[in-house]
Amino acid sequence: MYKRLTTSAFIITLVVLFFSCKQQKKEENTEMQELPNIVIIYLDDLGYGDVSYQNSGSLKTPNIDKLAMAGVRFTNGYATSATCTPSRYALLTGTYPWREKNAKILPGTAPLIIDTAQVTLPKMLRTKGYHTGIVGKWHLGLGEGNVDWNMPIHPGPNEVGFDYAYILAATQDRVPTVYIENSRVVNLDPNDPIEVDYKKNFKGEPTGLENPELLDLKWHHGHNNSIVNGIPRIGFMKGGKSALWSDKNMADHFLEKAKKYVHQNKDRPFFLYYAMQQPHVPRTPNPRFKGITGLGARGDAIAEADWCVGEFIKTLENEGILENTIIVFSSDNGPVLNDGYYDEAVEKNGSHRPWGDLRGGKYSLYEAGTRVPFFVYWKGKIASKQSGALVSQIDLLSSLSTLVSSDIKTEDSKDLMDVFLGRSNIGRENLVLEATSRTAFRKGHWIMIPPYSGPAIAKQVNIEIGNQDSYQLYDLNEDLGQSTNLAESNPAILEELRQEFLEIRGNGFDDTKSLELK
Ligand code: NG6
Ligand code: CA
Repeated sequence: MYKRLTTSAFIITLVVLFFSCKQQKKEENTEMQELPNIVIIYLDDLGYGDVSYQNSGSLKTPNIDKLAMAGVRFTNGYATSATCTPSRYALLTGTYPWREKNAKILPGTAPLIIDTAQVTLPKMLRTKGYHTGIVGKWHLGLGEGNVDWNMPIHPGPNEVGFDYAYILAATQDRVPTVYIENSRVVNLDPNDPIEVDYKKNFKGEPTGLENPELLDLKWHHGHNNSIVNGIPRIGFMKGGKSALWSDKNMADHFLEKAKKYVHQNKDRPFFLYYAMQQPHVPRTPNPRFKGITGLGARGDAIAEADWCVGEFIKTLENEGILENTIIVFSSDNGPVLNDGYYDEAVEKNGSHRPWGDLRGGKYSLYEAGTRVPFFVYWKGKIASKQSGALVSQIDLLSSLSTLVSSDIKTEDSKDLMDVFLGRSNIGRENLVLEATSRTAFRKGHWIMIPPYSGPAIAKQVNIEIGNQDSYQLYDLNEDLGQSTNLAESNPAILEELRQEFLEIRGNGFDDTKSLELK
């Protein structure tokens, strides 16, 4: 009797165990399935007014507009910086770039500037089971210095959280002009090794400076070193013929890789950082887009980027995962017309306003340097809304961490997930902005720019970069275009911002010394 009882108890226990295990597995699976895919579409030098949902000029971006109008659009959305490397550093690490002395525009030979022990957005997502990928522009350095481009290149994106990487090392205008898949240069012939140098040319190799007859695109300033595909670049390079990229097919190529990544990872939660190269120089839209905007190569490159966004969304739709994918769209810094090549961006710009109603542009501490197109789209999950909340790309790490129920956060990155989903309007209280190693401070609707020496206008690019020899204070609610400096008439507000700014910058930072900075 006793034996029979224990046997039945044993069987019952087994059955209960079996079902509870099954239930647990099911819960784990649903949890996995419920984790949305995350995509960041990040453009290069796209200005606040370059998207037609924000600026009803002659340049049309219908695919971007369609997403933006169905999502949460930020009118006070910022990159941390007015140039690429620092903005990308902040996006991926959730740490202000002025805390890292090497977070400046990097040459193609720069070592990796993200510490491999540092928290990153993809690493955080990996702890929740995400597969992580980057396709496009990197510009955060590779290796540890003196990289041999013919060997596996470490550390790089794989060592800071990306399971898969298909990248260009620095910028489209910098050597090496090859793609790198994970750690290897794509299509490299070992009998034709690549050599790269940013200081001196390789004997007998033509340059933009010495061989203008070989150029299809003329340089205006800088950009007169090695010539690849008729385009003079920054830096010298030799060899690697079979690995050289095609500039005019670059957008198609990255799109193809992004689509393939989605296809291969559609059955598990994934994070894709789709870092498009447009409209950074050299602007090389595919011939399909040449002339379609009438605005020259820059407008055409933006039209091409817009088309890529449309194709990419179609892919998510066709794979049946659009509803389970949250998409963040933004740009690494503001716009510039002439960034070093004669490509008719200036001549054909007409009445288009890449900077919208903002002052300045790329490299500038004024608003157009860092305030960029920024929206979140999630089909069926968030409602269309325009939000004036103050948000920065640096906040994505801590915010997305909340979305996936992780508790990995960083100090500089604020958890604004409810703001990004359009459920709250309470954004950041303040934000430090950076442009070519200078910083400014926004608090509420005020912005304070400390005095800086150096020219007020960066001549070659023809952009007001924010240097003045006294403090500047603007009320962005009343004066979006920053035309009236209120520093003298509002000493109390100026002082309040200064004190808070100094506290955040820390380490004895002294803004009165910034006059000495160049
Ligand atoms: C500048 C380049 C500019 C661009 C920029 C980086 C010159 C004269 N100018 O040094 O063309 O490449 O670096 O842009 O070389 S960013 O968007 O990647 O920050
Ligand atoms: Ca850029």
